Amino acid sequence: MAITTQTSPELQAAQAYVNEVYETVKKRNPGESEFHQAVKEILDSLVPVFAKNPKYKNNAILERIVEPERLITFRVPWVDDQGNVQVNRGFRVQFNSAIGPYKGGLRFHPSVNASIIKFLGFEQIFKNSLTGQPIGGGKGGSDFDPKGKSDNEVMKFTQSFMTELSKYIGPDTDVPAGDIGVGAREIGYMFGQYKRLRGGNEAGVLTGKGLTYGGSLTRTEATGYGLVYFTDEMLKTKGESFAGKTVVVSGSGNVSIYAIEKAQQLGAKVVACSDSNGYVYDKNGIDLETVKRLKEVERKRIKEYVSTHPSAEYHEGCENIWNIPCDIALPCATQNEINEDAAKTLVANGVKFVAEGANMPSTLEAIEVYLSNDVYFGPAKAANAGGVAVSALEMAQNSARLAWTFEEVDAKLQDIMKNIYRNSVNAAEQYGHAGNLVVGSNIAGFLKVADTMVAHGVV
Ligand code: NDP
Ligand code: 2IT
Repeated sequence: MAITTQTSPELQAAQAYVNEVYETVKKRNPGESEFHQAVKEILDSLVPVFAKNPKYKNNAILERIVEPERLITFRVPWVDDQGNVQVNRGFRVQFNSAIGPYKGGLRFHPSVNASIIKFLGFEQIFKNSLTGQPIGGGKGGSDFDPKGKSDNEVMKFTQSFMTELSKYIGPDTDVPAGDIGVGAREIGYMFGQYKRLRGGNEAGVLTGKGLTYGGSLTRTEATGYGLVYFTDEMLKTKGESFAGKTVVVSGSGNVSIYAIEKAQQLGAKVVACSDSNGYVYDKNGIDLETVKRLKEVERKRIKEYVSTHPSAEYHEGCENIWNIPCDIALPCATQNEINEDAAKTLVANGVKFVAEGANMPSTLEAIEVYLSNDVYFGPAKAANAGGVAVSALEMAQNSARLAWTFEEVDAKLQDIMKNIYRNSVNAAEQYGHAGNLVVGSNIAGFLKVADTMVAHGVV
């Protein structure tokens, strides 16, 4: 792939070394295609680092960083509303604790398996490092499907899930949060069960909490807002802004909703959003209040949007959202939602900026299409780091037993996103790939963790 092209003997030797590590990862983790994909992207980006700095190879940093410190899987039995016993599988990967407690969300979706959790946990190491906050990498979740479940069933499931998970987490060891299928309701039930089991109020054990029990203002908005702040920096570099731009945002969940909100505040016209069934195109611009009502309150399908907005069109099948011409594409739904063909269509229709709100929404082939067609690309680890960054600010507020205002947290978030952008741009330049934010963010995220691992010795 075109993430890095090797021209000198040092670079070729480094490429051969990372290829060897990659082959070992494939052998040790058979069939885990998402995990392989995430590792491949990082390893190829790091070739220039290994060509320059032998200490990382000498300390086997790569061999260690691709191996989770711990992967926990567990049975989650619960009783549904009909009285039937259901069994799901729970996961927590504690991937890397070099720079701080394991930190990362929990995903409840039927597609969850070890590969998905490991790809997410692996990416989280580098993303969390980029935030500048003291947080290591972790992720977890379950193949439980919250869709169509009653509140009571969601509570029963989450209580059973937390009963087991509580043995492995804590404010200074591992701090979960939300992700797909895990929002305020699920975090509330999990916090309640954790508190009951522990017999004390350890506020910092989860983030994304409600505001009445230790949550941080701006956490709900943080990933979407942060994505738009990051994209705004990309736009400024090219002498552009959001004002008047046509934007397509996939998904209609937490990340999408607040990406749409901030993009609209900055003057963009967001013409489409989606869910896993299909997408809505509204040539007048998406009416966000309707999306919030449908998704945050009523938990309905995005299809319902057209019943109150007759000028809008609904199309079955979420993948075709990328056929809509736009200046800026913000994929905010799920992994691998933009493949090579979708990326080519975006390019043919004139897209100039792609920034990732979801984790790994572009395939490796799609990334290659962006990079070779002058599309300025903001990769997930950098562009969507605002959510976990504000989670770390939530932990800080919990430790200090105080609460900052919305404006204070939002100002810190803006600073963090600007720093991530600047550090990624600088690392790309320093390692000979100016303008390539994939290489830049992966290297910038890696170096802090790698240097810490060297400092800690072989552990
Ligand atoms: P939500 O559960 O709030 O929303 C997810 C959205 O994506 C929904 O619209 C959902 O549609 C859609 N979606 C989920 N799975 C699929 C699928 N297989 N195909 C098509 N659409 C799908 O999750 P979030 O908004 O929190 O997360 C979205 C993405 O952002 C994920 O990749 C997540 O890892 C990432 N992310 C989240 C952060 C956060 O703070 N929440 C932080 C950083 C990244 P439907 O309702 O039909 O399932
Ligand atoms: O992918 C992510 O960064 C998240 N789901 C947020 C994790 C967190 O701990 O806030």
